[in-house]
Amino acid sequence: MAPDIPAAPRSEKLFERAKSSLVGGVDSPVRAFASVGGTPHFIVRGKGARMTDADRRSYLDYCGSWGALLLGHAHPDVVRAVREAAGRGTSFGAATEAEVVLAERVKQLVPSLDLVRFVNSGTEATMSAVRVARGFTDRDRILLFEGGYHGHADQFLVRAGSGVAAVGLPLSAGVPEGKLEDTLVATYNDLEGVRELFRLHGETIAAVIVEPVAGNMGVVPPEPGFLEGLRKVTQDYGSLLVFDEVITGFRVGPGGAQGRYDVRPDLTCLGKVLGHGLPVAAYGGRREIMERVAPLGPVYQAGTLAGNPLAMAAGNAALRHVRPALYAALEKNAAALEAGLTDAAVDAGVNLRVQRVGSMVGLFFLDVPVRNYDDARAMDKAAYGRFFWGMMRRGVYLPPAPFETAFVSAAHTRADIDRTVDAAAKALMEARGGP
Ligand code: KE4
Repeated sequence: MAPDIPAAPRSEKLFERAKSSLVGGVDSPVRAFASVGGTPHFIVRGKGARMTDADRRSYLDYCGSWGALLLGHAHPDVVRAVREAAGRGTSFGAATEAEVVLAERVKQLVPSLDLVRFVNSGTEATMSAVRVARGFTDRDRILLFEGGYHGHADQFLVRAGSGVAAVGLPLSAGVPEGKLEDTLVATYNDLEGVRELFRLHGETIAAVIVEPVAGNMGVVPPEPGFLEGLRKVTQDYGSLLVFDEVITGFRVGPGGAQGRYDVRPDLTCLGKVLGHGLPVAAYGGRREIMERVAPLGPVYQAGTLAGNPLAMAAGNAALRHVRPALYAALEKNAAALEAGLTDAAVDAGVNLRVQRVGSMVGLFFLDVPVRNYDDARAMDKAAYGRFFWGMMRRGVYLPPAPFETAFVSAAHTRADIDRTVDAAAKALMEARGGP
């Protein structure tokens, strides 16, 4: 049964116009709404937990710029900081105090980081982390997990999650076969499978890169012992453990997933919340590894706008709010959302499995635990599309793709959560499809 998609005349007009100049009318594939159908709604403003689209409709937003907006839209401290920084100049291509302040704050929150390098996107962070791991170990192979997503660098685009999964690509065109020869693919939460790959190739593996909480196949938590096992097997074989915390950093706790699960990686990638919507990401780790990066060492990485003053200002303003009380409040609201959606699905007679870590909420239209990408792929994607539009019509904006994460922000109130659950009770009946 097709979803009941409301007309959105201004967005429809803008989308037709956009398609004449932007590839697919968008600047990132998942924004095109291909997975859920219909026209992407063009957003004109956001404030707190809400966004408003070109047709002047307001939504409770659980996409949160794909996880960047921990504090909600247009947080006054972030806006003021960016506005003041802009008045002093938008970029200097030179050292500034703001980047030192942010690096010190990041190190304080993530103690495994001795040295940090700011870049402009999560892709740059993960690509650079893998390069320095290869440079440090003098090995070529990396091991990643099916359904994980680490950005669009060639070496990662094999059986990836997020937008790649949404378009059903096993891998991207334009990636030379040779680029993938050194990428080993394992199954998330399958520690024995990882150990087997290490038994076969361990001496040639530079690094394991993992989302410590998978957020790009829906939300799949690490099973007890999984992260600890990755830590041990990488140490046993002289490989590095890279935590891709672009989503989980400052999201699942002040110290990210490594703080929550008490597993210390060798390298960490950060993004999203780090810039609170401004384009900034980072990679960093143990001093002896990071000192291989230019200008100190032979691993080259650079960037015109790295450490951009506006992005640093946004990050400094946002991370001043990162403290335990914030996560206690997030936990209460996110737990209420999980319970409310679960109960509403039971009442509607719909198979919906909600998997959650902190304010990361995964919605799977199926009735079994999701431990890995194969499990996730079994979800009823059409039901997700019907649910997505049922919620849109009731003023709730979820991620417009099933292999993603819904995010509760600090701006969502308990009343917002209750309103969301009420909307879901009705949207789930529609998601059920059929009579
Ligand atoms: P960016 O290059 O998109 O800034 O970051 C890449 C990246 C790296 N690592 C993780 C764990 C990520 O989730 C991402 C990007 N996340 C997706 C959403 N799941 C970005 C949305 C999009 O592609 O438009």
